[in-house]
Amino acid sequence: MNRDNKNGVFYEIYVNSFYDSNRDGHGDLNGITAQLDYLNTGNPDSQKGLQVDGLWLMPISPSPSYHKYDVVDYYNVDPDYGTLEDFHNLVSEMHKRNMTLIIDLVINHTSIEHPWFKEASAGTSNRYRDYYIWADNDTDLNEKGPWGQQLWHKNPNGEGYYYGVFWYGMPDLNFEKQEVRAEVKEIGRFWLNQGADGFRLDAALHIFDEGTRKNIEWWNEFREAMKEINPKVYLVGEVWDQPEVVAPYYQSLDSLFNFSLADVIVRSIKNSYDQGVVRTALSTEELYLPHNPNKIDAVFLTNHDQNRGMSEWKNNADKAKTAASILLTLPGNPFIYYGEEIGMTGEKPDEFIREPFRWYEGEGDGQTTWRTPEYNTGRNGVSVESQDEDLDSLLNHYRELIRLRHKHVELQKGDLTEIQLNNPHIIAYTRSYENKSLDMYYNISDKPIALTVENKGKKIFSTHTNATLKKSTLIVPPNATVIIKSKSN
Ligand SMILES: [Ca+2]
Ligand SMILES: [Ca+2]
Repeated sequence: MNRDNKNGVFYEIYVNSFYDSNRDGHGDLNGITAQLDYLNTGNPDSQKGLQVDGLWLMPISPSPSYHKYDVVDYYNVDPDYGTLEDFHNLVSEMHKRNMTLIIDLVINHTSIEHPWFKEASAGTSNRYRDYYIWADNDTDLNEKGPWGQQLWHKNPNGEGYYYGVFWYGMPDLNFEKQEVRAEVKEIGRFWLNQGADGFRLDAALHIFDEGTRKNIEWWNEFREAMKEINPKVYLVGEVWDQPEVVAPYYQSLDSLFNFSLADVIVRSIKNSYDQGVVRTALSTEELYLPHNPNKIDAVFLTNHDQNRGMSEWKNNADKAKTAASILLTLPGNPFIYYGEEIGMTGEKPDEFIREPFRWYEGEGDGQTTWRTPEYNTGRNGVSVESQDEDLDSLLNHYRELIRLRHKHVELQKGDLTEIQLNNPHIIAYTRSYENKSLDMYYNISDKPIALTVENKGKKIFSTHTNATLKKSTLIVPPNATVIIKSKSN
């Protein structure tokens, strides 16, 4: 197969909230398969479909929690989501459309209900005991973690205290133990053999909490094992920390989510004031590249752990369009969080940022109902139904920008350079590749701005019809995107 499975636009799905194929209220794998035309029609000339190149599915394995980040069986699909056969079917339909599938791999910890932990917690001589991390006489049981949380938890089933960096319900696995490393590699091989193209590696930073070097050694070991199954396996890590901490992980992984850049984009648009979008993209690139010449930045606006962008931008659809334009014209792989493309809202706690995707203004086939929405209640224009045919909608803006990215190689592979305008209300940059280049101008303020542009060319895209380029004067309307193709190419 000749698929370039590492490059493209990705779409993150919380399966429970996406599309319900069997009317039990829960989204499921068959629902995604049924709605592939919404995501990618498989026909590059089609006007329909978002045309995303890949999907990231949040955890699909059996779990007692609604979010499923605490797994009880790594070798299966949660019954709410379907079966392994449904997974094979999804993979096969996606591959027919040249789409890449990565799934969340949650192996820093298991569920407290995982059979390994049940055994481990039952007795100190159990063979699974040191699959987990137990306090010894020198352990400070009151030690607090990076965000002030309790790290050691009393064993509910027997003796001792165990380590759980996130929550008592998620005991950390002990990666000092060779059997654990072997089991986790087996889990990875299993899912690649089921057809997954790679993984989003949850909590990649926390495998060993005492230092980066051991984490990188582990991820190198994992990557080499995965490459034996699929040399093109795509590995994207979640290292939610400062760029200096993220950088060395590129020695092991293809992509890492650029949390710093996401934060700067969302805040710049929120405050109508550039907080250094291009500067952050360039400085992180400079930090990351020496660790991996083939690294692919994973850029995004928000994910399932953050307030939805549309809530940050107070329902301003023009601001949401600007954010989308920036996301989809930066270097790297853009990751869209499901619902972002229709302007779904939601603020923490987490349940509110993972609400049912809105297909319709009201009810309809496939609409998930596992949770009654507080934010995305329908009948307010935030649905596929209301935006599908509206050419000015946020949804169609996403569709258009993804097509633009596919059409222009400079947006996929081009170098990034800032266009210096000394105006904090404008974000402007060039993407250039070989002899092609595009100039992007975003007015993030509420007033029109007139700019003198040097390398004037042809306006190929704008969100507003009153954006004009005459001689060397470019008028960018409030909260608008303008893209200019340089005359030289
Ligand atoms: Ca269902
Ligand atoms: Ca850990």
